Amino acid sequence: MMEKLGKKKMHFSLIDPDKQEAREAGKIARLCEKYGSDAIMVGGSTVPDRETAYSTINEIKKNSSLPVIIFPNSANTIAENADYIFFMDLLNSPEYEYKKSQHMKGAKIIKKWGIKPIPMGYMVVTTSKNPTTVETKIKLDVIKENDIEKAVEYAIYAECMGMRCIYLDAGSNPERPVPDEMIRKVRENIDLPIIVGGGIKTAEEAKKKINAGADVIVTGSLIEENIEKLSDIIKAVHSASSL
Ligand code: 1GP
Repeated sequence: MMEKLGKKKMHFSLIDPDKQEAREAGKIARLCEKYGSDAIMVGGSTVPDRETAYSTINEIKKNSSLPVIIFPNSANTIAENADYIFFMDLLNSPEYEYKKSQHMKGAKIIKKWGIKPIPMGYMVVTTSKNPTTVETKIKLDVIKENDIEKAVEYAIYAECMGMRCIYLDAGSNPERPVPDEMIRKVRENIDLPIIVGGGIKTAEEAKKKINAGADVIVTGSLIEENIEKLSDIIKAVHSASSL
């Protein structure tokens, strides 16, 4: 999967272990693979502990052969049965806890268990009047939809720091996804693969993000609401690879 990152347009399915029983997560993963998703991300702002993540990943592994990437909210939600972890610098947070402290704890754990880190610059983009869950949990240097220059600066910083990718995230179930213009400008300024998520629920929307320069589209809430729609989104993402 890492070889494909940035070379082929991909789709990642985000499963939040907090939203369903582990067995249900296994069934969801089976469908994500059937519809052509490239990887399963496991995480969310409210995952309580390692055991919850572990049992969810266990069922995902029983039901699909897709790589599993932990999308952590802290070192406490890292489980040893994952393949990869997004080792994330929360670019627009001033909180030491989310820039260094959890990373120091997590680094030892992933080294011991052999989970492969994917160093990532992560930005939360505010597109909603009502805060998304991540915005209620973490203090942010707010990036609004029209703060394009700020997003570009953070992205260039992440590239200079040696990150492997950038994630532009509007949070879970936001009013609007990250604007196309922001993706386009970040794309123009960095060479890193760009992952985009938050509020992408149609093939048209996914295609717009890819055309603006996204390399990976993440969908989470849609999987809980209407998983059948995933098929069209994934087709739109993959067909863009051959343009
Ligand atoms: C959230 O980008 C992810 O961190 C997914 O967002 O749940 O809105 O798809 P959605």
